[in-house]
Amino acid sequence: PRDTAPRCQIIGAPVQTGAAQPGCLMGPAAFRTAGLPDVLTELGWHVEDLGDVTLPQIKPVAHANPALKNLAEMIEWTRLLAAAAYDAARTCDRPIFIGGDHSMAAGTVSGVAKHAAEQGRPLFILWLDAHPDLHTLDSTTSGNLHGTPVAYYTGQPGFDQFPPLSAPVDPRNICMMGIRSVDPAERQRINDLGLTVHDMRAIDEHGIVRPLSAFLDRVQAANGMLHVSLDVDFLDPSIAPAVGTTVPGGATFREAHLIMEMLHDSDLVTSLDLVELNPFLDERGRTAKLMTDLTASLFGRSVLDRMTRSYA
Ligand code: 6HN
Ligand code: MN
Ligand code: MN
Ligand code: MN
Repeated sequence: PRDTAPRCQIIGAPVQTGAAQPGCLMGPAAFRTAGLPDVLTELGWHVEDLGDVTLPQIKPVAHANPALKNLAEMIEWTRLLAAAAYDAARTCDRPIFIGGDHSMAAGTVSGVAKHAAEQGRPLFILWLDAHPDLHTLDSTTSGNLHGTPVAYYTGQPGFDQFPPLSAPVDPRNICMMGIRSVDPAERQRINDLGLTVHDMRAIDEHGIVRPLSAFLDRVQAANGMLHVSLDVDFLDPSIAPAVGTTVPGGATFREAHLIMEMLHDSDLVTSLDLVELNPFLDERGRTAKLMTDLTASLFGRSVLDRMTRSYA
């Protein structure tokens, strides 16, 4: 790529302690096996793969909620990934965090939020997921901490053992799409905090173009930075089986690509999470490939480019 090529850093986050089923540990390796770095290079990006962040030995942390699993691990991942995300956001145009279960977003989002605050720009979040991941440590009944990152990075109470937030994300700057599995405590919090939620029923009725355009207009008008967090279970399980929390009725192949194509056209995205890929549950790598192709659409691959390549 040219010297003036936009710069992307890839950071692996082999986090699986937030999910009920093991396997997300292998996510970063599967994304690399699917060719993610090369695909982005072919699209004209300068790509630097920084390898995986690794967790040191840690001591358990006690909590009043007996359901919580691996709290100490999430706290330490949050500390490490927030630091890595802050550095990457300062250094390159668009870091990609390849996971890893969704608990990693506590770190990635809080890290890029610190960078945005230093730039004097608001941070917006596009959360593409079947779930809102809005539990606090007190409200989760499964105890699976991948259900909690949004509550952490928006500064909800009860995360005292976690790294203090330098810049909590304003819940009104969060747009969720694809939501179709919400626990009662999360529903209450969505209403109280004023997040924008386009659930699958709304997408069935209105499609994705109008709600997404409206959100992107807001980001643009505010000169915002935009972090996209893509959970595999946003997609319909029939096209993306490699996830431990499948929910029927997810986004179709074209809905998902169209979102990515619109995000590319907007030129607003400043960071990206690819989360919840569990390669142990995949079928011949198809989910890893689909997630990689979706990322390619976000980084500028268009339908006509695809035709040119396949028929040249
Ligand atoms: N994810 N709401 C459920 C729970 O266990 O708290 C599911 C969480 C899913 C988390 O998809 O990243
Ligand atoms: Mn930056
Ligand atoms: Mn999630
Ligand atoms: Mn999910």
